[in-house]
Amino acid sequence: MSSDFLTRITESLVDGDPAATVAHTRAALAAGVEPMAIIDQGLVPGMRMVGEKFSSGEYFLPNLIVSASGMKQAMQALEPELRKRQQKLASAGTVVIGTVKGDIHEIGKTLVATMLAAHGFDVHDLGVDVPTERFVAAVRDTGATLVGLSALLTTTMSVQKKVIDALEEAGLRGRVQVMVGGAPVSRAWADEIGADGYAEDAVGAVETAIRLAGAAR
Ligand code: B12
Repeated sequence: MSSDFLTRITESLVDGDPAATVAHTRAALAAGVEPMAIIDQGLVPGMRMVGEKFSSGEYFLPNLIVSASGMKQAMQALEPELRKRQQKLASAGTVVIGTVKGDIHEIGKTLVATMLAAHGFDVHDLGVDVPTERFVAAVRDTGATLVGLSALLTTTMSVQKKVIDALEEAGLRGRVQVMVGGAPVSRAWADEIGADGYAEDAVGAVETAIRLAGAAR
């Protein structure tokens, strides 16, 4: 039964019908489907399919924009439920997160930020296209012990390294753990640029954050 809801969510996202995506999301919640299942098995597979259709030339930029809006609105509908399930973990800490300069992809970053908040982290989401100096200032101002850097373009991955270098130059690298992510990012890339952690998805990001927050103590 819950798989019917999830299929409808995926299909409406791929069809580019944000109102339907939100309606199906609300219906699934009302029927008792867990918010995490809605994200993992409904929304994320839909965005993946949209990405594949864009890559193959079947979809164009306007399709991406409409589907992204559907995903964003559905996440907003889920947010109160995710918060209700919030677990205050002993290892939770302060995180600064954003999508690096030159890159406006926000869905994955926001998903990671939402999941971290739902697991008891105090999250400062700087948004997208974030200048390197803003990451540095936010780490300094918030006393964060963890920074999350998202990059979705092969051309902006290198900016993750720039942020790490800037944290080093500001004398903050010793007190802050850096985790990186985004579709083109890999563990090998994370190692190459001297990041402390990498995760492929939002669930992995939470696990990594908990591990790194423990290491930062
Ligand atoms: C939606 C989308 C857009 C939307 C974004 C809307 C928004 N509000 O975010 C719009 C239409 C604006 C857009 C614009 C562009 N896009 Co675009 N976009 C996508 C698409 C289809 C999906 C991305 C997405 O939201 N995925 C769903 C989320 C849930 O997944 P995710 O982002 O990967 O995040 C997960 C993980 O990566 C990880 N993660 C993410 N961040 C972080 C951070 C940390 C710290 C951690 C630990 C983990 C982590 O966890 C997340 C949750 O599971 C991808 C295709 C793809 N395969 O990725 C292309 C894609 C990324 N875009 C692409 C391109 C080329 C562009 C444009 C340049 C297009 C253009 N010609 O203008 C512009 C770039 C503008 C810019 N300067 O940034 C290319 C990039 C190619 C490349 N090799 O660099 C892709 C791969 C499409 C393609 N196959 O060509 N895009």
